[in-house]
Amino acid sequence: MRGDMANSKQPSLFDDDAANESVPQRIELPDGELTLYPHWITDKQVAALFDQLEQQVPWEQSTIQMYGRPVQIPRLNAWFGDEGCDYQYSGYQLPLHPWLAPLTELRQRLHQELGITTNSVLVNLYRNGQDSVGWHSDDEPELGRDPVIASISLGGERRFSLKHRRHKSVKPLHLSLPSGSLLVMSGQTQHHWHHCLPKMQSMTEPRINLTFRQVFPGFRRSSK
Ligand SMILES: O=C(O)CCC(=O)C(=O)O
Repeated sequence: MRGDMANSKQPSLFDDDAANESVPQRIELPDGELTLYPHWITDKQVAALFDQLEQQVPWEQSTIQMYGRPVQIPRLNAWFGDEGCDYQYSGYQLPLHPWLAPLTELRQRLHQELGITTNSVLVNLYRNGQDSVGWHSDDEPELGRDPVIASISLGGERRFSLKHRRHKSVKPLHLSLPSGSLLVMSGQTQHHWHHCLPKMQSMTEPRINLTFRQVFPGFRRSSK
């Protein structure tokens, strides 16, 4: 019955009764701004989200250029966004996919609860502790001047490290990102800090990470 179908409300991932209680923790970072919401998504919501993303995302293992040579990245990833929100890193242009329902819900929550506007998201799947991402900054030209990166972690708890790009005397920072957490990197963080997710030999649990971003189409001036 078409009419009934059209009127029935799609169940939301965030309809359950559990309150999303997460007290923000401001993390001191010279030349940068970091806020961690340790339990932004409840365990029940994480379980549903993880399953949906694992099944629905068209995962690919991208090949990037490193020191002029093609290298397969040690993780799977996919890029979603509004039309025209193209994104490339390390010489590789990720195919742009249309939004999936769970990603749209998270995007809306970020906007409604925290006022964070985004038009795209990079989704990474770390299959186990052998998968990782090396030192880098999210400072591609199309991300604009002071990018706000909203990073959501689901699944295996992993270490996330930051090191100052110029001042060796500034101590590196190591955070543990629990499942369901949201880490917001803002201000000048991407200008002054590199971050990475190191391998973790003992980890067998998979992890999905989502970094919501705002892309300014046509802003790419040079290729990194
Ligand atoms: O998985 C993470 O926590 C970090 C991901 C990341 O650095 C990136 O996608 O640029």
